[in-house]
Order: sequence, then structure tokens, then C-alpha cells
Amino acid sequence: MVKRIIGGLLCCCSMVYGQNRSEAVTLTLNDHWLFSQAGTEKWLSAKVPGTVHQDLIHHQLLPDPFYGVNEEKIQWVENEDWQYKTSFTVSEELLNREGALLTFEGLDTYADVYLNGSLVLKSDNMFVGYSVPVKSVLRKGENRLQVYFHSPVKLVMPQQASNGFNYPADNDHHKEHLSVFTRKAPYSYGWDWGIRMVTSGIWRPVSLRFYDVATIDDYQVKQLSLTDEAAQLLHELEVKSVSAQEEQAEVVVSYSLEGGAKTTIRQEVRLQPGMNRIRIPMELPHPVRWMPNGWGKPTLYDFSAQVVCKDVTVAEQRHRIGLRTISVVNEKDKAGESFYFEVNGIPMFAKGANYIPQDALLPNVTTERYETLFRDVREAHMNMIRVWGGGTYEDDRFYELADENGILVWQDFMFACTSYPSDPTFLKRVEEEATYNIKRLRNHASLAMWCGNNEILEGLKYWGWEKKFTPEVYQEMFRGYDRLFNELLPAKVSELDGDRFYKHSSPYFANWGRPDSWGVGDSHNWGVWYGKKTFESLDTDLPRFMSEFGFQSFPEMKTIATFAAPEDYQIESKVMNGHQKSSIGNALIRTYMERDYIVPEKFEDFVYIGLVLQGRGMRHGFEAHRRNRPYCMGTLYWQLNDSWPVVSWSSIDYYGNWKALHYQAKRAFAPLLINPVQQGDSLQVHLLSDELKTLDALTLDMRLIDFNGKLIKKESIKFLSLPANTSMCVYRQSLASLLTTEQRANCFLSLTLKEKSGHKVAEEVYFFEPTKNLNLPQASVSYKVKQRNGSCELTLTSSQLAKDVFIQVPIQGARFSDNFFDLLPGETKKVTISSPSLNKEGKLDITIKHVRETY
Ligand code: BMA
Repeated sequence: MVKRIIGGLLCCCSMVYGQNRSEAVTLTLNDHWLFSQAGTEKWLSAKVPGTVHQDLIHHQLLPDPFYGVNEEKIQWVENEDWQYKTSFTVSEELLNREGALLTFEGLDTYADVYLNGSLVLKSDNMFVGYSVPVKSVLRKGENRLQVYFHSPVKLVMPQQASNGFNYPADNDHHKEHLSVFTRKAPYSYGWDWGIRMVTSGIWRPVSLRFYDVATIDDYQVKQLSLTDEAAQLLHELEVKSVSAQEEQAEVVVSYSLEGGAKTTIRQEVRLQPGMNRIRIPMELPHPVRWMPNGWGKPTLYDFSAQVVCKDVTVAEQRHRIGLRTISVVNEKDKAGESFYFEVNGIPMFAKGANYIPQDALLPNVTTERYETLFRDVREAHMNMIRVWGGGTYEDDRFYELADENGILVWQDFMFACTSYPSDPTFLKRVEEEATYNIKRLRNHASLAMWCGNNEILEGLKYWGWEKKFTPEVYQEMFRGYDRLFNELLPAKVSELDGDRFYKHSSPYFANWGRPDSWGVGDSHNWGVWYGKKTFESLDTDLPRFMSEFGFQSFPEMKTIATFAAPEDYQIESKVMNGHQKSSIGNALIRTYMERDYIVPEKFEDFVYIGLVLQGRGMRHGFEAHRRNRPYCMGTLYWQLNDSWPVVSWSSIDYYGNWKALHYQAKRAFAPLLINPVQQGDSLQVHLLSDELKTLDALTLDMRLIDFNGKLIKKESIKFLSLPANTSMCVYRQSLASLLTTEQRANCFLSLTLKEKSGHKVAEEVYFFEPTKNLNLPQASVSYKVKQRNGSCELTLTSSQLAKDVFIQVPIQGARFSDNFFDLLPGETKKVTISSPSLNKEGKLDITIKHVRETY
């Protein structure tokens, strides 16, 4: 750290004449923590950021909560109070600085913070970062910092006792639904895919900042307008001056593009004691736009703002900002009301998934895990994820990665699936939480919209609450809904992030079972799954924007093996049931499997076919949604990821293994897709394009081939022109004229789309019958292996069709260039497996399965 001293004679700040000014110094206070259970005097080492559960596991005072049915054994932790303490040294020099700010970026949840015997903070919201001035209580030499966490369940018991009814938070796995009283990640109380781990702890970093003159409390770069010629920007700063007197300073704002030259504007300011709001307009000529994944580069500019006092930068903040326009188009039309995103003026078909927290123990999520997840999202051609309202407002790194990867973020506020209190204390907490998170996230180019909650309006109207509660309570729930989601939150969004779209709930318009329900806004379609409707129903139950639909699967065997022993390998064993939180889940998987597959007897095969079923079923929906653009303009499936190893709707399991569904999403979300579909007695072929350019002179080759590789017939359509950003039907033929009934069970259609040059731009394989009706051959897949450090290349062939080939290796999180694919007769397919734990020497244990081997 360069320290610059300002000579008294040079200083023009009259009231601080002669005073030294230095750059800010930040001490991280994440080290040397100890923790203890309140009421005991046993202190053990602790990890910060962390949770009590992680520390107890580390000291072997709790068993691995994910293993077997250990979930039962860890529940006592939530009923206890816990203490954390550390100490740190402060030099005289630091103590002489004008300000000292203690920052807890996240306290989970009811915590009293003591510094050298003074109560400096009482926290009551896990979603808020707290900064408190502590100069007056700091000491030279050793300082003691202690945090007392109250049991988050015990603390609210009096609220529950006096409430008179139990909130309808059925995902909360305790009889008494205490979760609603506390502003804490709802999923930690249990969910229909979640373990109950009601955590306590310092879950985000702690730091202590020493500074002179002022801090920048907030720095927003507002984009006032954007054209190809120029971006009109406004830098808005909240600068808090520590001095009791007026200060002369300079605010310097600048931007640069990818390491290029910096453009800077300086503005002289007289800082008044307390908060100073500073606004500096700026024009940025010929802006390079941020583009979503699939449409171009998500260009980011580096912006910074500094407060300079007599040549010393006393405060600084930086942001990476993408310049783009995003709007949500809600317009009445013949069918009802549209709901879609327009990015840089172009309608964008949204492809993606719903995101839940990546771990039951949030501080276990490393930067690498965030990066891997965003790679998974980007590689699957997604352009949007929804941060669902039962988890948390994610870490900064999450939104940075969304910016860097061109992934739009639909951000829910953290309310899901139940009504909530709306008393003044509760509202005050929500207001703080909204203010904190809106300010924290509003600079991100990826942030596309705010949504008040998940499924609360739907719950109020359609989940039978009117029968569960008295008319007074039920009416009060609606009033509470309005206070939170129609008054407080939209007012906060319009005050702090006025250009961003807000809607009060997802789904937007829930009108279950009525024909008009699909025509308006976004929909959650649980007709498939809860309603037992077929996957084909997704062809006709078409929403304007599908913000949730899903289907469960078991994770693959190597993930099951992390929590179960071979004797537990039965669908309904105690351990497997401990990892299946949907009471109807197993029965529904079987019901759907019986429709399309021969249900295997062996557990391992059931798991495998279940994965195939989930992938193919969900894909049917993705294609239907894309095919029906512009009526339907988005498909976000439930759910992207898991928070522990579990049976769930996810496409990626807890250890980062892609399920068949993730490969199917990647295929179905490809920018160019050939989409054959049976409609009644005919076969239609649609071409779907999310590209921004028209493709001309395309040829579609179609070949009917039997399962032994024999070509039955072929047909080509030439000179096709596919307009940008569209879906169109290019072929329609009666099935009877295409093939015989017998051939339907013995043949597939191979479709290839080529450019004039012969370059293949898309290919597809289509089967005419559900898999159980196909006469699949007993194919034998042979393969060669080339092993290197970090990767392994497999070359597979089969003389006959091998359906839904699944390659398994015993390495968690190994990445496959492809998996769960049909290996066509005579085809040679190369698959690269990569993982840092692969090395040239050790022999990799590879197993390969295909559908015919399961019966
Ligand atoms: C959706 C979600 C979650 C739930 C899922 C499966 O509605 O919002 O609440 O996990 O259904 O039931």
C-alpha cells in the first residue's frame, strides 16, 4: 500500500489543515475464529465464512449429514444458541484514521455482535450485509470480537404461539412452520428436494476498513439511453463523509474497454458531513453492446469511481458493466397477453432453468463451483436463469459470471410457496433486505427483472387455503400479500432501480384448469408431473412463457453411492426415501416410465431409464415451446441443480454430473434445431432458429434407416431459406405414405441440415414410436480408449442401433463432450471425458449401458 502524506501547506481543506490523508486499509477478519455451543465453555476452531454445521462436521461432532439418514441426527443443532469469537490487532496508526467500518456481509441470522464489550450490532436478516462504524470502541493492540447467534427456531416460537394459526409453508419440514417469521433462506427448513439444515453462522466475509475523509457507500452507473452512436450514462455516488466539517475533494469517474485507454471525468466537490449524493453525466461514444449467450459477445466495460483528496485516493469502487437494453414486453393481444424479453431491441426466446442454492451449506460453494455451473449453463445454450424465491440472493460472483457469460437473470425476492407475516417489524426487515440487494445487484447487465415471489398468488387462490383458514385469516393473507408484493417491493424497485421490470409473482396469472390460463403472462405447468398429464400434452398446453415445468429423476449410481450402501439400493429403502422428499415422486416416475419404457427390474437400470425418461420427456416440452414462438417466448425448466445428493427435478446433480436432461437441454436449445414431430397422422418437420441472421440455400436431407443400418429411403428438400429468430414448418407428410406400421418399430429418420457448401449445421434423429414399442436390437458397443493427463478420448461404434448410450466413469463431476446419445448403426462416435483427476497411467473404469440391456 502506497501511503502519501499531504503537506500542510499544500492542503486547501481549511478545516483539516495539516492532517495526513491515506488510502483506505481493509483488514479481513475471517481468521482465528473459535466457536462454542452457548452454555458450554468448550471453544473449538471455526471457519469463517461458514456455519455451525460445517464447524461441527469438521470436529466430527456431527456425522456427514448427506449420508444415509443422518439428516435425523443433526436436527438438534437448530435448537441451540452458538457463539463465535476472534481477536485482532490494531496499530496506533490505523487507530488514528478518521473512520473505521466493521462489515459483516452476511450473518445467519439473529446475531448480537460485541466488540470490546460493546454491543455494536443486532442482526435479524440473513439477506442483509451490515456495516457499522466502530472507531469509538476500537483499541490499540488486541481487540475482541464476539458474535452470539440465537437459535432461529427458538427465537420465533413466541411469535408462532401468539399467531393463532400455522402458516401454509408445507415445504418447511416441521409441523410448526416457523420459517416464515425469519428472513432466512426458506429452503434450509426443508423443501421437496431439500434436506432440513437450519443453519447459524457468519456465512459471508467479515472485514474492518480504516479510512480517511469518506467512503463510497454506493456507486451506480445508470444507462439513460443507448444507441449505436452513444450511450448516455449517469454516474451516481453516495459518498459518506466522516468529517464533521466540509471537505474539498475530487470525484473521478472513468471507463475503459478491455484494457484499452481510459476515459476519465473529474469533478470538484465540497463534501458535507454525512451523506453526499454526487451525479456525473458522461457520454460514451460508439458503445459495444453486451449480448446474451448465442447472440454475440457479452462485452463488459470497466468502470470506476474514486474520491480523491489532495492527490490521495481515499475511496474507490469498480464495476464491470455491460451496455444493453432489456425490456419485458407485456402486451394485450388476441391470445391474451404476451410475456417476453427484448434484448437490444430484439425479441429473445428465453432458454434456461430455475436455479436453487448449490449447497445446503452455502459457504461450501466455491468460486470454482460457480464457474463450473455457469459453464454448464452456457454450454447448454441457455440465455437465462431464474434465481428462485426459496433460496438466497446469490453471491456477487454469481452475477459477475452471469454478466461474463451472457446469461440473463430473472431475480425473485426470497419468498416462496406460503403466505408471510406483514407486521411492521417484518415489513421493516423486508424493506432493508430489498434496499440492500437492489443496490448490490442493479449494476449487473445480466439482471433482467425482479419478481416478488414464487407461487404465492397461485397458492392463495388455488391451493385450498380458503378451506384451511378462517375467512378473517384468509382475507388478511391477501392484505399481507398486497402490502409485501404490490406495495413495498414495487415501490422499492421503482425508487432504486426504476428501469427494471417488476412483477409481483410467478406464475403471473394462475388460472388453473381454465382454457384462458395459458394465454396470459408466464406459467408454471405442473400438469406434467403433479397432474400426470403426458409429455405430449406439452404440445398443446402452451403458455406465453414457461417459467417452470419439470420431472424428477434419481441421480446416477456414483452419486447414490455417496450416500447409500448396496443394501439400500431399492427404490423404497429407508435411505433412498430419506433422499426422496416428494412423497409421490417414486410412484410418478414409475407411472411415466410404464408409458414409454419397459420398466427394468434392477435398481441400477431403473435409475438409468429414469434419467433417460426425464431427459426425453422434458425435451419434448423444450421443442414444443420453441416451435410455438412467437406465441410462446421462453422455457425455463424446473430445476437446474441440487443442494445435496437427492432424487429431484434437476438436470445436474449435487456433484456436478450432468443428467440426461442436461444433454437434452443442450441439444434442444441449440441455436439451430431440426424438430420433427408427429401431429395426428402426419409427420411435420420444423426448423427453429435463434440466430440473428437469415440462412439461405439450405438443404434438409432425410433418410429412413432401419436399426441394422440399412437405408430404406431418402428425400431432400433444397433451397430452404430460414429467417432469423424464427420457427417454421418445412415438411408435412402423412405417416402412412412415409413408412409402414411395421417399419415404425424398426426404423428411425435421420435428418441433416446443410449449407450450400455442404457444411452440416444441424442433425437430428427421430423415432416413430415410444421406446418400449421399438424392436431394439441386442447391440454390442465396442470402444477404444486413449487416455491422457486430464482427459480421455473414447471412440465408440456399433453395427446396430444402441439407444440412449450412457457412459459411466467413477469420477465425480467428470465432463463428457456428449453422453446419453443414440449410437447409430455403423456410426463412429468420439467422446472426450475430462477431469483433473484423470491421468495417463491409471486405468479408467468405464461402463457403457444402452436401453436394450435393461430388459
Ligand atoms: C415448483 C417450485 C418449488 C418446488 C417444485 C417442485 O413450484 O417453485 O417450490 O420444488 O415446484 O414441486
